[in-house]
Amino acid sequence: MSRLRCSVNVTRDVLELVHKRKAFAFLIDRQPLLSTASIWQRDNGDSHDVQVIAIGKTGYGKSTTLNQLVGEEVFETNDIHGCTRAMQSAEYRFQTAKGQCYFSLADLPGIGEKPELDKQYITLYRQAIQKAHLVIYFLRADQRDYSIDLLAFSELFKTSSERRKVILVINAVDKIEPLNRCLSFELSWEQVQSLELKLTQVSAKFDVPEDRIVAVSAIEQFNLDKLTHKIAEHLLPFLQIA
Ligand SMILES: Nc1nc2c(ncn2[C@@H]2O[C@H](COP(=O)(O)OP(=O)(O)O)[C@@H](O)[C@H]2O)c(=O)[nH]1
Ligand SMILES: [Mg+2]
Repeated sequence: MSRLRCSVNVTRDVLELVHKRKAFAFLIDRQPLLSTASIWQRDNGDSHDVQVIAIGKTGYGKSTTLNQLVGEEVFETNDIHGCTRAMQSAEYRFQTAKGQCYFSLADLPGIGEKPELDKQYITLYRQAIQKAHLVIYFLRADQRDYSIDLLAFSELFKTSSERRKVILVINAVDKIEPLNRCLSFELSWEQVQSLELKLTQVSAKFDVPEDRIVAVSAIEQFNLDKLTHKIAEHLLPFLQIA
């Protein structure tokens, strides 16, 4: 079985992340709770990290959303072919004197390209889920058929402890029907109705409560602070005062 490896795209201080997006301020003066931290081997010794991973089908906007969240182009994006073939991460160093600890945000290769790759990826995903404190599972608002997503979801989240780690993100709400022709981005009343219906349907299909689903538009920067607050809510139990 292939071992989980992660290539680190950038390493920064958490304060640099907070400077880009204030909603990450929950990371200031904190450090990972050592008893629950995930341990990664680095060149200069082990690190105790708090780990968030993003998974979902290719083209759903995982890399774009993560880039917008962290305020820089860390992950490669592509509109025709998915291009993330290995786990990649952005690492933010906690300010603590007690050894190395990072807040790590990782982008995983997307499923739905080729069945033979999917098998390999599902194995990788399962290993990554074991190490993650939070899994952001991506869907797209302009998608009607979620059968591949549901199949992968049920393969990946079998136990209740795995399911407790997930939040669903419905990306690209700017594309929800009926399409809005306004130049500036604003959801029309009709789009808000479609979105509410979609949230109810997704919640029922995936058996995930609505308060763990966030609808965003990475391109329009819509609800990205809401997503960051949701991330904070999930991670705070795994952090302690530094
Ligand atoms: N309309 C719209 N397009 C998006 C949004 N987010 C990403 N995209 C586009 O979807 C395509 C795939 O995005 P990417 O981040 O590479 O998807 P990934 O394969 O899931 O990492 C790119 O062309 C993005 O510009 C969004 O919120 N709205
Ligand atoms: Mg990608």
